[in-house]
Amino acid sequence: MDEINFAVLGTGGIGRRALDYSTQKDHLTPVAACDRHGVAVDHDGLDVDELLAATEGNIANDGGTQTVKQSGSMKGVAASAQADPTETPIDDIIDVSDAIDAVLIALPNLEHDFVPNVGERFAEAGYEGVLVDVLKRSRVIDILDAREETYEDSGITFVCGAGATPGFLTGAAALAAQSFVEIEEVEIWWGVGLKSGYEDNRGTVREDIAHLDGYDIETARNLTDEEIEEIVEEHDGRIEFNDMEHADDVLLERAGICDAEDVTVGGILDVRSDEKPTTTTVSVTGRTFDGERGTNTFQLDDVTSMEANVNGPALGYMKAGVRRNRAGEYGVFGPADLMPGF
Ligand code: IKT
Repeated sequence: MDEINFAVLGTGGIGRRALDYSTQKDHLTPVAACDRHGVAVDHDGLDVDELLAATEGNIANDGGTQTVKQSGSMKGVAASAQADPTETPIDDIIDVSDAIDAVLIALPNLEHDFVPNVGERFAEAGYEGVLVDVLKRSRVIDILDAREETYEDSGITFVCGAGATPGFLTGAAALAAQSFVEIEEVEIWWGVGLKSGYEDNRGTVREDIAHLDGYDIETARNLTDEEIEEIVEEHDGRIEFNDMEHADDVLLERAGICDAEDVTVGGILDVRSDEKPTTTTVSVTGRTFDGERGTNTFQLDDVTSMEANVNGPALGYMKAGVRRNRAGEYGVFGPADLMPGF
């Protein structure tokens, strides 16, 4: 595979990890990254270590350009020696997107149409390449589908829901479904232990809280960090989620595997332990062509971290998207579309 020059929008937990992860994957060169206040572009490849240190706000005051860049109140990407402050980070990346094969949208989708709108901005600028997101909610897929023509006309291959769930586990369900001619049920049950990664994953915790009874995206967005702490405290640090609105359901239906209503997603988040509170499992129950009823089960190892299970697949799906894009296939693709057909 030819080298892939990619950009990351957002340097929260997912954006930073994707940059870090990419340094250990073949054929991936991160050439641009941004957050709300800064943009870094280097077509020869970013210095990821320096950028990560800057986005964690812990570049040592060790002299040289870094200190100069760090002066004042610059935070995040803008504090990097490779970056410039900006008020238009996404437009700045769009401006150099001719030289970018793929863009990972690692921004919280705090309004349902936010990620689709970002895609539209790239399309309007005539971007020809891959967009990958790690969005969660089922209803966003419809919004993306409604704009498919816009992305297609531009030459965009949009790979949506490419994190863990939806993403990795949706792909696993699509694979597990291959033994069957009819699917009865798909159950996704995840476990995440986040003690040492809690600070870095506040965004995902907030998104998860939006799934609890009495909360939605709007109310979760407005919670202060203290209020989130209180909710975590009320659950003794271990929160169980059932019937989550996760796009695995519509993405499996879209790929013709089963009805969305036959898919359930739930799991347990423990912010006081690094150990997974339960083993992440995908169970696909169906009928075989020769009349058996069976359940194929796919499990993640308890020692593979959420970070590995989100970012590895996101970059893997990015590569799959680039292959499609280079073959002239444009439009909206879910993780199950990039697996064997059903
Ligand atoms: C996500 O980021 O895809 C969703 C999160 C669950 C991740 C599951 C990882 C499982 C594992 O590592 O075993 C959560 C719903 N925010």
